[in-house]
Amino acid sequence: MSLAEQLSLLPSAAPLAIAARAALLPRFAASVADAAPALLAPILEQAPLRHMVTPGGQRMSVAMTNCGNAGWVSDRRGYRYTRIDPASDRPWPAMPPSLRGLAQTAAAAVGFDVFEPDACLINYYAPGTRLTLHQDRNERDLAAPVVSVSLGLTATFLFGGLNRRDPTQRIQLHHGDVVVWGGAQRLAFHGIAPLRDGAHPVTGRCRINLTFRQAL
Ligand SMILES: O=C(O)CCC(=O)C(=O)O
Repeated sequence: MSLAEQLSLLPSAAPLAIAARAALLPRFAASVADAAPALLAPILEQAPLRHMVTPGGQRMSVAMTNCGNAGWVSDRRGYRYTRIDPASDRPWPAMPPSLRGLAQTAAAAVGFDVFEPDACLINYYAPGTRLTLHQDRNERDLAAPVVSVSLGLTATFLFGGLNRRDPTQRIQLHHGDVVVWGGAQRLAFHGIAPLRDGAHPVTGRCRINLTFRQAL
């Protein structure tokens, strides 16, 4: 049995506090993580990954797509949520109920008992790809948390404060780990350091992140 398989059989550990209303849930998604690529395949076929453009015209290095009633998009007009995928002019693919349920259970484990995610942003990181520090602020109701599920290669998550220049914690995120943040930390700056090269038995040479939000 591979190390990844052995780790996925371990019970998920207790939440580790990152800040007052932010926590790492090690291996919380272990039960679905290995099956996630198969679950995501039809979604990626219907709404392929694409490199969006920032309002300033820069191509984002992380490839993205969405599932759920709402999808996050960025282009010259700005950042926003849409019900329709602009690449296909069709609604985004449905969010798999198992993933939605996982996000809700993770939110509840950190004290966010009411969480109705309608958007799941799928981020695809190739080696070397990074996500610069940013705030998630395009959602209508900022009382709802953000739930982020990591699959594949280990990444360094940067979690800072409410100001871009605040010091950041560096947290290693492994396959099956979940991070939840909300409340006083809902607008915390966060990002991903450049992804180190490697090969993961489940995803191959990449990391996939699923970020669940209550957007509309
Ligand atoms: O990939 C991650 O773990 C973080 C994703 C993220 O920051 C975002 O989608 O806003």
